Formats: sequence, C-alpha cells, structure tokens
Amino acid sequence: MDLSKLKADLKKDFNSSSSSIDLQNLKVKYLGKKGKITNLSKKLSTFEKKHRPKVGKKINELKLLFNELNDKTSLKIEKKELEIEISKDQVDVSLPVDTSQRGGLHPITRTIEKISSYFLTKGYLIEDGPEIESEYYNFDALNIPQDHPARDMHDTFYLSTGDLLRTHTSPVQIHALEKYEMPLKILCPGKVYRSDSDPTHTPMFHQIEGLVIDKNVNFGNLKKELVDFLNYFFGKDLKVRFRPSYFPFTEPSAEVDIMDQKGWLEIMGCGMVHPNVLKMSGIDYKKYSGFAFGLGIERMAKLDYSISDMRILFENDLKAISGKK
Ligand code: 2NL
Repeated sequence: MDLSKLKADLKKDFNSSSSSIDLQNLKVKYLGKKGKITNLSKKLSTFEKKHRPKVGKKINELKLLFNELNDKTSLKIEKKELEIEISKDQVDVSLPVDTSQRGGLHPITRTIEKISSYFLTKGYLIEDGPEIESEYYNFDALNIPQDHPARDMHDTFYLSTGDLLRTHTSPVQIHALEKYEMPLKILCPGKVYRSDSDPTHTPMFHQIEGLVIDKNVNFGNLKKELVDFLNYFFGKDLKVRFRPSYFPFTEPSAEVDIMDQKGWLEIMGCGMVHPNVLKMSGIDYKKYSGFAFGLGIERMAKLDYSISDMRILFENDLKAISGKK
C-alpha cells in the first residue's frame, strides 16, 4: 500500500467534501471497520519486524492528519450549513396573514364592555370595589334583614374572619353612596359569588348594577333608561314588560321581561332605591331619590352569542368562546 498515495487521497477527499454527510462517509471510508487506515493497521503484523515501528508511526501520522483535516473541515461545513439554515429561516413579511386562528376577548368581557360603553355615553361612571366584603356592606346596608334567606350559609361563602365573598355588586354602590356627593350615576360590573353549583349555576358569576341618585328621580326615568338600554343591546325595538316584584333594597321593585320567540324572558331586576338604604348611607332621602337595576352578565352573553349551555363560558374551549361576533 502506497502511504503517500493514501495521504494525498485523504487530503483530496477532505477538500471535496461539502456536507456533514460527506464527513461521516469519509470517517467510514478511512476509519470504519473496513476503512483504509484500519486495514493498514490490521496489516501491520505482516510487515517485517524491523519495518513495523516506522510503518506504525506513519499510520499514526495518518490518523492524526485525518483528525486534523476532519476538525478543520467540519468547522467550515458547520458554519456554511448554519448560514444556509439562517437564510432559509428569514421571515417573508409580504406573505398573507392567517387570520383564522386569532384570539379574542372572552364573551363575558365583551358583554361587560358592550354594556359599560353604552352607559358611559349616558353619563355613568364605572365603579369597582373589593370582592371580599363585610356583612354590613353586602347585607345590612341594603336593608336585607338578619333572617333573610339570602344570608343563609347555603348561599353565601363566609370567610373565617366573619367577612364574606360578595353575593352581588351592590356593596360597591353602598361605598359610592358614602364616598361621593350627590347626584350620583354609577355602573358597577364585577364578579359575584354564591354557594351554588348545578347545570345552570356556577359558584362565581358576573353582574352589572346601575345606580342613579338625584332630585326628583322617578319610576318613569327608570323605565325609559332600561327600555332604551335593552333596545340598544339587542339592536331592535323590543317588547319590554315591567312586572311588579320584591327586593329588600328597592320599593317599588320590578322584574324586566323581554319578548322573544319563546315568549316573555326575565332579563333584569330594578326598582326605586329604598329610603332605608339611602338613610343608612347618610343621604337625605327627603331631598334625594334614585333608581337601581341589576342584571346577570352570563345570561346577557348567552343571548347575545346564542350560547346554549352557560358552562362552556368557563371551560376555556377557545373554539366555543372566541366566536367572531
Ligand atoms: C337582579 C336584581 C337589582 C339592585 C339590584 C340596588 C343597589 C343599591 C340600592 C338599591 Cl346600592 N338597589 N341594586 C336593585 C334592584 C335589582 O338586581 O336581578 N340582579 C341580577
């Protein structure tokens, strides 16, 4: 075997290799089980004893040369291959955008925003407040007596401190009555909690309540405000009905129904703020009167987005809740 020929071949082969696959093949060709250098090592014993050290040294030099060329060439090739990868990875900003998978706001958020933006145009301020409240703000200040069923352990989440998770957003309005000068026009959206969980109730849900306090506010003002709002929300002239009802915090009180394909549908509650509520918050009920209303966001979102099962609102199925309405 011509050692100098092998050396020349080795150099030539490395010079003409241009990919990491080429390099792998060279390793097999020279150092593999039947590789040229390997074969040479195997043949060493066939040499005359006195030549063996010299030939052995040459073989070692060939191995070293192989490693040296391999290191140098692989560095070059890696650099080149990386550059090709990078140039392939370039972003083509002129490509059309796939809009089919865009995210969106949750229907509950969108419904709160749709309702809030309407009442903002009517001069309401948006108020929020804590979700942990005292019994006073959640119940007493709203003229809800000690023995009222809504106070029952079954409906209210009580904390070990004696405080509770608010069962409606009304406490936000009580804080506002205490804090601000009259007149007052506020809208209070937020999360509320009730110890209730079945196919139609989740222990956390959302409410919006509105409160207007001024001189000479009457039930006619309330009726017009809500009819205008409902026509805006559903985008058409609705049949609306005010049906007498009872809440401890309003007098008189009414339930508001709208007519849809299936008949009358209860949609919100409302009434003239009870004088006891005004009195407890330090408002002169002889000078001021007001109305209040409350509605459930989930119910409104369900109607607006034609969602059949409320539970899907809280199951994070993006297909179900990011509709393009
Ligand atoms: C409903 C009924 C209602 C109110 C909420 C209220 C708040 C204050 C004073 C008086 Cl501070 N009233 N809120 C009044 C009537 C009805 O909600 O069905 N909500 C889902």
